[in-house]
Order: sequence, then structure tokens, then C-alpha cells
Amino acid sequence: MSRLIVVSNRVQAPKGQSAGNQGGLAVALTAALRETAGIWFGWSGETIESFTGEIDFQTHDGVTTATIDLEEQDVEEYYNGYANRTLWPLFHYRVDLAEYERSFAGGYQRVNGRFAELLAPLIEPDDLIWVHDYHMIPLGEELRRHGIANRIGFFLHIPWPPQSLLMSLPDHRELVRSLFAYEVIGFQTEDSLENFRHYILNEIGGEVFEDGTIRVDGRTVQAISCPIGIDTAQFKAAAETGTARYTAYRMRQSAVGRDMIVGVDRLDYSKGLHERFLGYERFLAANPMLHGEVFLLQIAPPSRSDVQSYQEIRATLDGLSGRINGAFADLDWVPIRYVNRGYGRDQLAGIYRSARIGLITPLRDGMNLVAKEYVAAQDPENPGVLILSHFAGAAAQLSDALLVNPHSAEELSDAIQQALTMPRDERIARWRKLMDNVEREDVMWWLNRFTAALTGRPQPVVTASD
Ligand code: GDG
Repeated sequence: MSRLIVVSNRVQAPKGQSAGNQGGLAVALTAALRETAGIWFGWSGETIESFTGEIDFQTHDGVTTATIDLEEQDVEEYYNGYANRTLWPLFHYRVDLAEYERSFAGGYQRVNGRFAELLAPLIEPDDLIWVHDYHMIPLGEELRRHGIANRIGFFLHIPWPPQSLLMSLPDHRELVRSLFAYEVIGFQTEDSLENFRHYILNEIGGEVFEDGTIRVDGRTVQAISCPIGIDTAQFKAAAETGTARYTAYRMRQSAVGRDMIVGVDRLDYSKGLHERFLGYERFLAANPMLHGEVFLLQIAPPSRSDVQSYQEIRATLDGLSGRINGAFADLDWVPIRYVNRGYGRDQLAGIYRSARIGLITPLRDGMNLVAKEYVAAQDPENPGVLILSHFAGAAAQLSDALLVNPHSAEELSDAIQQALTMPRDERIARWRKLMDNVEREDVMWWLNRFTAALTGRPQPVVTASD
């Protein structure tokens, strides 16, 4: 079996982290790395004064990680710059927030070059290389420059935007052309794949074939839609742990007789938190008899706080939650509990399970794993209701949720009302269909589907018993 080399901006199998605290992606990738004695390569998250090119190798639990430190200018231009101030907003359809600076593009290319230079000598002829996400689009091409002829795959975790938006990116053609150094390109949804195909046909005159292959300038890739899942069995089990039960008990104690609505999102403008609060405000205004009967718990750990648009969304949400609480709260009731911190996975599972509604309303999202986790954590006898944005990649699989347009406060308000009054039979029927998908198309299904395309063989890299 070929050794797997995973490359991503950050390595998500940090030293000494217990398996129970890892996200599903890290669990699945580390299982595949362990099975094939592979390596996970990426940035350590540390900044140093000047780049040394040293690689820190660590082996924990049969998994080897190889991390490098970056210098401050790299982090500013590549990570805070091109990745998070240019590509992230643009790929989430926020051209208004995208910043185009040549120095960002230069830093992005430089860091991808550094990754390739340090990674290339570690690669053996039979290795399969799997590159993750928008930070690393040109890495495949950089590796080819170092003579790497292995099969290399790329998976994009975020949406691929329509051609008309992508064209606002200076050098968009070069960026897209660099993808043709890969053998396989994976997208979260058919929608993203279709946007990509459309761009290729209309912007650079490539050829798109029925079997999913695409040819540009004589180079061929296989482009697939391959939606990521969660480690459903692990999450289901997490919801049954003592920690989860105790957390659920604490939630009930703190809100006796009240229905909880929960949202869990990194503090990011793409997650639609502003619009969600406005929808909830509309619901409160329209339903005075339900005041005191329901509350919204919004967990939003801050992220990317060096980037100005993230500082702005944080300030906006501080103001909005304060305004809504000021207008509607009573002596013994606060309508929004807005929490800027993270919780452990088991606690999170307990919170999901005690919530009557999962309110997940991104304006754009590659997939949205929280929606799947909410489903996996429910009590089969008395499940809650998932309200999900049409614009989350997950909506394509989770069509039995209450699907909403997050831009419409009225639609959000109506959906909350419908969810609160939904009969138990309907909740169970909807949940079963949702859970059926979350169990079937889990993270191992995703991993095996992608690696099967990459190897060109249908055998799974990781088997069910791992
Ligand atoms: C990108 C794409 C795509 C959140 N708060 C806590 C916590 N989390 C965990 C959730 C979930 C993960 O973080 C967030 O994943 P999402 O999918 O919701 O969103 P992004 O971070 O934007 O991820 C996205 C994903 O990549 C995978 O391809 O689905 O579309 O944007 O697992 O549970 N975990 C813990 N405490 C928290 O407070 N332990």
C-alpha cells in the first residue's frame, strides 16, 4: 500500500492531543497516516525571526508530523494576507471584503515554494500526496518543479465561486492553471464543481469530458465532488459520555422549562451570525408570548483576529447581542447567551443534545460540519430540529432539515416557530433521514472516496475496523 503524505496549512494532529479531542478530519487523516506509515506536513503555527527551513519531526501514536516555522512576513502576506484577506472572502462570495495586494500574492507563492522545497526530499516514488485547501493551491505545481512525478490530489474545503466573481482576482488564470498539476481535484459539492467546470470552459477554453476529466493545455485532471463527513460513530458516542450528560444537565438546570436554540461557529462573517441574530430578533418581536420560553445559545470562538474584517464582525455582534438583550430581557430571562470561547468536544456534544433547535445559517460554507454533528448528537427518541441554510454545502445532503434563506429575517423567524411547534413524530421522521445520511456518508466514506480517485483503484485506504 502506498504511503500517504498529507499537506495542509496547519497540522491538526498536535503533539500529545488525545484522540477524543480531535475533530473528525484529524481522526480520519491520522487513521490513514497510521495505516500507511505516512507523514502530515504543514506549518507549526509558530513565527520566527528569519526562516531556517528546519523541519520538526514528531511521531505520536504511530503518526509522523513534520512541521516548519514561518517568519513574520510570510505569515502576514501568505496566511493573514492572500489566504485570509484575499481568497477566503472571494471564495465565500464576498468580493466587497477581498483585498488584492501584490505582496500577498508574492508571499503566497513564496510560502508554497518553501513548502515544496522542504517536502520534495521527503517524498518517495510510490507515495500518494494529498494537499488540502485554499492555502496550498499552487503547491502541486511547485512540487512538479522539484521533479516530483507522484500522483498528487487536492481537496478544497471551501466553496469554489462562480466565474464572474473569480474574475475579480488578479492573476486568476495562473491560479486556476496551477491546479492542473494535480491528478485529482475534489470539491465539497456539485455546485462548486459546476462553477469550476463553467470557468474552465468559458474562461480558459479547456475541455470538460463526460467521465469527469478536464483538460487544459494538454494536462488532464479528474475533478470530483466529494462531500466531507464527520466521525459519526465517535460523535454519537461523545454525546453519551459522562461529560456530555453533565453538560446537558447543567444546561437544563440553568434554563428549566425553556427551549434552547444553539449555534456553534467560528467567529467569521461567512457564518451568517449577524443575519441569524436579526432573524432571532424578528422572532422575538413577532412572538411576545414566547418570551421567557426560549433562548439562543451562540458559541462563537474568535478566529483570525489579526484580520480587520474579523475585528469588525466581532464588534458588530457584541453590539447587536447587547441591543437585543437590552430590548427583550427580563429580570429572570436573557434571550441570547453569546459566548466567545470554545468547549471540549464532549461538552459540545452534550450542548447539541440538549438543544431543541440547531440553528446553522451560514451565508456561504463549503460544507459545515456543525450541522452534521448536531444531527449525530441527538436523542433518537426525542430529537431536536435542524434549521440549515441553503448556502451550506451540507444542505445538498441534509435536505430533510428546515432549509432557510439566511438573508431573510422573516424566513428565519418562521422556521424557529415551526421547529418549536413541530410534533415529535415529524421530528423523529426528519431526524432519521438526516442521520441516515450522516452515518452513511461519514468521514471515512469521504476519505476512501477521495483516495480511491487518487489511486485510481477502488480499494479503501482505511477499512471499517481501523
Ligand atoms: C472549513 C469549511 C468545512 C467549533 N467550535 C468548537 C469546536 N468547533 C468545531 C466544530 C466543527 C469545526 O470546529 C468547524 O467546522 P465547520 O465545518 O463548521 O467550519 P470551518 O471551521 O469553517 O471549516 C467548512 C470544513 O472546513 C471541513 O471541510 O465543513 O465549510 O469552512 O467540527 O465542532 N470544537 C470544539 N469546541 C468548540 O468550541 N471542540
